[in-house]
Amino acid sequence: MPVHNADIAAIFEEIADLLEIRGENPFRIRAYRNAARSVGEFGQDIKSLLDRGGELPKLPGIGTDLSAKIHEIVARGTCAALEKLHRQFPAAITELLRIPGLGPKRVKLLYDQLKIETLDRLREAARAGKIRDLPGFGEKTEAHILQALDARGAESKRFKLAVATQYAETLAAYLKQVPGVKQVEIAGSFRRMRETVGDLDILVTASGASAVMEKFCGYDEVKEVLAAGSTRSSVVLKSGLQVDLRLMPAESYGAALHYFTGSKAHNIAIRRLGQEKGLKINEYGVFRGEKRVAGDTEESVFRAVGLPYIAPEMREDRGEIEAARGGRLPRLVALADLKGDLHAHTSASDGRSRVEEMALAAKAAGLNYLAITEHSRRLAVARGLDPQRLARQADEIDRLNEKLSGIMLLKGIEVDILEDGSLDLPDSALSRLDLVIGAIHSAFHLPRARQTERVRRALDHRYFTILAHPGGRLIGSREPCDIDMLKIVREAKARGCFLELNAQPDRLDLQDLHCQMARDEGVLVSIDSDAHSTLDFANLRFGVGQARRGWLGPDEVLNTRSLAALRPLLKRTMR
Ligand code: DGT
Ligand code: CA
Ligand code: CA
Repeated sequence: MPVHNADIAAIFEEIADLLEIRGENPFRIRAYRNAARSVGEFGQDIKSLLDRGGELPKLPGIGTDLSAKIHEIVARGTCAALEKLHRQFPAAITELLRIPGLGPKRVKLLYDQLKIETLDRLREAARAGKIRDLPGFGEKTEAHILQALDARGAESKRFKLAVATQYAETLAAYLKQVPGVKQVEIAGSFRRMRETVGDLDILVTASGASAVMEKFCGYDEVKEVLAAGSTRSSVVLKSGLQVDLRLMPAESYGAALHYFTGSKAHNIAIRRLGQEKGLKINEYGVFRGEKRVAGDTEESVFRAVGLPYIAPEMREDRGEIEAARGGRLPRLVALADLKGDLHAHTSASDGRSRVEEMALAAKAAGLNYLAITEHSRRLAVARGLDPQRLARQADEIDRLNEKLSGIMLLKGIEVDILEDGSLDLPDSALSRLDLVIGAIHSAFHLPRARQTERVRRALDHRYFTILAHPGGRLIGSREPCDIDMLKIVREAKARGCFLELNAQPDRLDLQDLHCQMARDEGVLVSIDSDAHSTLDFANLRFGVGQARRGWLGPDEVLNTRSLAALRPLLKRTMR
C-alpha cells in the first residue's frame, strides 16, 4: 500500500486529536503534532526513500518511538497506537474538532452526553435544539455550530499545492516507469502553480503497446475508478484527490499540454487569436482546414498564433497575451535565482532546529545568506524573544559567522506589530539588527481603515525593513485581513521598505495579484521560507511559483541580490 508523507502526518494528527479528546498530557499531544508537521513538510516521499533501501531521514522532533511508528505506518498503512484509540472512540469524532468553536472538551461532552460522533449527528442535534442545554454551550454556540456546518458544505474540496505535489510527484514517477511510457507531465492548475488545485490533469505519451491505462487504474492508491478508457481515465485517490489521465499521440503532445494546462480563460483567448489567423486550435493540434500545422510542442502552438512561449504560471488571461504580443513578457524569477532567505526561526522561539543547523541547511539549499528572525516577546505561545534573549542570540550569530563558511547569517527579528501600529520591541533592541521583519499575529479583524493605518504606522518605524505575510491569511482556514494593499504598497515604496512573499504552503502570502501590484509600484518582494526547521527551505519552490504567477522577475525580488548588493538596501540610512 502506498503511504505518502501526508498520510503519515494525518495519522499523527488523528492520534493527537484523540489524545486531546481523552485529556492526555499536552506534551505528548504536542509531540505528535510536531511530528505530523515535520513529516508533512518533508520534501521527499519517505516511503519511496525507504523502499529504495534508504534510511529514515533524521526529522526534527522524531525520536526512536515515533520513528518506529513511521516504519509501522509505511508498512501497514496504520499503527497500533491509532487502532487502540479507535477502539475507545469512533474515528469520525475527530471531524468534529474541525468545526470552529469545538475544542476537545466540548467534543468529549457532545460524545458523552448526546452520543454525537459524526457531523451529521451534530447537525441533527443542533437543529433539534438539543445542544444549547449542554453545560457551557447555549443558544448562541448552537447557532454558530449550524453556521459552521453550512459553510463547510458550501466549500468544495481543493488541495493545497504542496499537498497535491506529494501525490502528484509519486504518481508521475510511478507512471514514468510503466514500460512504453515516454512523456509524463502534470498539467492543469498544478502546472500553473495555483495555490490550491481542484484535481490533477496528467498527460502521457507512450508507444502503442503500453499498459499505462491499466496501470493507472490499478495504482494502489486509487480508491475509485470514475472512468476507464483507452485514451482517457479518471480516478479518485484515497486522499479524495481526483486525477484525470490522458494518453495522447506524440504529434499532439504540445497542443494537449497547452490545452490541459489552461487556464480555460487563457485557452479561449489563444483560440480566438488562432481564429483570426484562420486556424483551428484544440487539444489535438493546430489546424488550417484539415491540415495539421503545429502542436507537437507547446512552443509550436504559440508560434502558430504569432506569440513567444508564455510560462504556465502566467496563463490566466490577465494580460499575458497582450504582453507577449508587444514583446513585453517578463523573464520570470526561478528558484536558482534566490541567493538568500530573510525569514527563518530556530529552536530559540518556535522553530525546531538550532541556528547552526539552519545555517548549514540553508547553505545546502544553495543559499549564501540566511536571516534569523525569531518571534518577539508578545507572541508568548511561540516563546518570543525579549531584548535580553535577542541580544544573546545576536552574540551567538556573531560567533557563528566567525566559524561558518559559504553562508552568512544575518541578525533579524519577526517583531509583532501591535494593535496601535507600534512594534513589540524597543529601538534599543532593534538597532543592532541587520533587518526587522514586522508581522501581524493578533487583531486580524480590525476594520479596513484601522488595519491599514496600523500597518502604515509600523512601516513608519525607523528600523522597519520587511512586512511579513502581508495579507495574514491561512489558505483554507483564515481569510486575509481587510487591508488597503495598494496603499500599503505605496507606503512601503515611500519608505524604502519591502514586502514578503511567505513561501509556507498554507500562507503563500503575498497573493499573486498583490505581487503584480508591488511590481507595478516598484516595491521589491522578498521570497522567504519562514522556515521552522531545516526541511522548510524546500518550500521556497512554492514561493517562487507564486512569484511567477505575480509576474515577478529576478530584479523585482529582493533576495536574488548578492549579500553585498543587499546590505545597502537594508540600511535605513540609505532610505
Ligand atoms: P482546478 O482543477 O480546478 O484546480 O483547475 P484546472 O485549471 O486544472 O481546471 P480543470 O482540471 O477543470 O481543467 C484542466 C484544463 O483543461 C483547464 O485548465 C483548461 C482545460 N479545459 C477544461 N475545460 C475546458 C473548456 O471547456 N474549454 C477550454 N478551452 N479548456 C478547457
Ligand atoms: Ca485540474
Ligand atoms: Ca481535470
